[in-house]
Amino acid sequence: MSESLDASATNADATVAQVIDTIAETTSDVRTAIFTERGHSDSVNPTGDEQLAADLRADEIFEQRLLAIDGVASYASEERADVTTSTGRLHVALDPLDGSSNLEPNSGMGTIFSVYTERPPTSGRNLVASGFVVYGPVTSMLVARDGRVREYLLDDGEKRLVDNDVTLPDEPTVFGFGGGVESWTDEFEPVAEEIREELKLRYGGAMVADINQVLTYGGVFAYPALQSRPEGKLRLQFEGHPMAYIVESAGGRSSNGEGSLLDAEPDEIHERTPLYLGNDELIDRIECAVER
Ligand code: P6P
Repeated sequence: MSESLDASATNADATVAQVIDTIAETTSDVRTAIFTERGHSDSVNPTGDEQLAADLRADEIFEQRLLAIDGVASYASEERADVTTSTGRLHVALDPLDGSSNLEPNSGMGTIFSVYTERPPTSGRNLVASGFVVYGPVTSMLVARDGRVREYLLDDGEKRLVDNDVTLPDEPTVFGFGGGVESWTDEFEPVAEEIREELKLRYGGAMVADINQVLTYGGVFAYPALQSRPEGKLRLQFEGHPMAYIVESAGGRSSNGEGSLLDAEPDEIHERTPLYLGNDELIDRIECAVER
């Protein structure tokens, strides 16, 4: 007999809660991997980034733990060419260790996750939850679900709610632009220079920490289309969609230069995208400057 809609929704909610709790519980093992797996592997990920041993270990742990959840139907990862399938209904996509090039200088890194109703590649409109973890001085996790963003501090299995309604400040204060001035397009460079004069630079090489600055202080994060790389650097499925869902749920705006990143549907799971996230007025100025 088919499941009632109510029962199906309840089961989906339970699965989303289990995914979030599993990721929270796994963060202490990821911190251990960062501490113990200090080396380089001899492989690259599907988008050509060098894979550190910690990238591979984090990916292995998350795949095993998340596919063990009954309601999870598949696991997609920035570190893997293909999606691993299972028997549930919701689909999880992860950047297991975002910004792992920050491992050696001991700067911020993170985990980015998305929960979709459809198997990737899929539109951001099929998201039911997303979030990110920051492995900083303390481990924190932001979760966007049902139009609200909550922030937790995590310590050895304990999950403590510290903000029940994370909202982007109205007054922007910080900016972070990837790619470097010399690589920016003629369309982006002028508006970027304007914003550089108005706001304080906060760019650390891991988008989880930089986006967390924007959510805390207001402003904009961008990894724009580049002269040499019009598709930009960051991945739509693993970075664009989850971060757009979070920033938009916190009252901000996302764009790929034309419109919300959530409306973009990748042809393949590792597709890149130009990415602009932050206060509405700043995204509007950037869109007006770069729209194709
Ligand atoms: P660049 C990390 O490798 C990442 O995917 C994002 O987290 C970060 O914002 C960006 O790439 C950094 O790129 O070119 O400044 O090293």
